[in-house]
Amino acid sequence: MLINKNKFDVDKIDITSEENYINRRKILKLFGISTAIAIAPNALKANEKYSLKTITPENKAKSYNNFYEFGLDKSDPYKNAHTLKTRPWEIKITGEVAKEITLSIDDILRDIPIIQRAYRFRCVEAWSMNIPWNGFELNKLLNKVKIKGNAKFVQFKTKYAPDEMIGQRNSYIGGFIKYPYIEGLRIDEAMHPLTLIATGMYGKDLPNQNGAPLRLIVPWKYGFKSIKSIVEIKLVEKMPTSTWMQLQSEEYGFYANVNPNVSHPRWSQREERFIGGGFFNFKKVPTLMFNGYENEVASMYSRMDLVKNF
Ligand SMILES: Nc1nc2c(c(=O)[nH]1)N[C@H]1C(S)=C(S)[C@@H](COP(=O)(O)O)O[C@H]1N2
Ligand SMILES: [Mo]
Repeated sequence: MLINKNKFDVDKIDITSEENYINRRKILKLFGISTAIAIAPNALKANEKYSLKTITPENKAKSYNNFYEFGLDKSDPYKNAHTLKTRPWEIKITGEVAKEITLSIDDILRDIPIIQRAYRFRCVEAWSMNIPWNGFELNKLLNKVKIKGNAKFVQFKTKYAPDEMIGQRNSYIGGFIKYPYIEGLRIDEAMHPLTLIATGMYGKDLPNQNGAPLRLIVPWKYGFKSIKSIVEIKLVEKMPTSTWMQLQSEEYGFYANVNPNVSHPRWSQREERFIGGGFFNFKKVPTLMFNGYENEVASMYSRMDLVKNF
């Protein structure tokens, strides 16, 4: 079942420029020929109407990735992530809840209606894409437990399986990072209607390299917050740490809101390279406050110093 009710739902996005039009034709063609997607458990119906703004070509979105569990090169996850077993898959909701629960991905997909949203995606390394996700609002999953009043933050954990993830097995390939990869959000950020759990993209199941079978998408934050292949969501009292805070706390903060006015210590964040298609493979565009979602999310930070809380 598909429910559309948000202004970022793909069928509500306007197409204006000629470049968008060309891209749209490509995308429509792409969807048109892939009727096989209807078989996939969380696929969208092949006859759903699509209208998209400048969307990153699917082949770029699934071959230019950051997923350090499979190597540090942008092309490594595409080459190596096929070894990740995504079924059976369970996700636990633990910590400050009345009763901890464990759900299987198949139960979740059967139970929660799948929506499709096109979001801008901005990596802290100053490249960006625009990707149509399928999935559901994270609040739909969190509402399956009774959260205790003392819970203020949410911590997420990626699967730890060294025999399936070459970078967890070989610390050179995995960049000497301590795994599992962890991330966190404040509860209001986690409950925000823009915050998604993605289970697919481009109308198909999520490729392993993009974080199958389910990953977080927080469109107003730098991409490293959007943790992949999640096995645990823990409600906690205190601000949790994250993989990137552990690695370089002076460079990567907890909030990581996209902000053109706060430079990374080693580069400016004023512009980004948008990864599109055709001749405009990399196009320099200005970075927008909160990645363009200021109207939707700025009120959550109105009393916060965004320079200190980077
Ligand atoms: N478990 C895990 N999640 C992760 C990462 C990672 O290395 N491991 N990289 C992050 C970074 S830096 C980015 S930019 C996005 C990339 O998502 P994509 O490959 O789907 O574009 O995933 C994020 N989630
Ligand atoms: Mo990133």
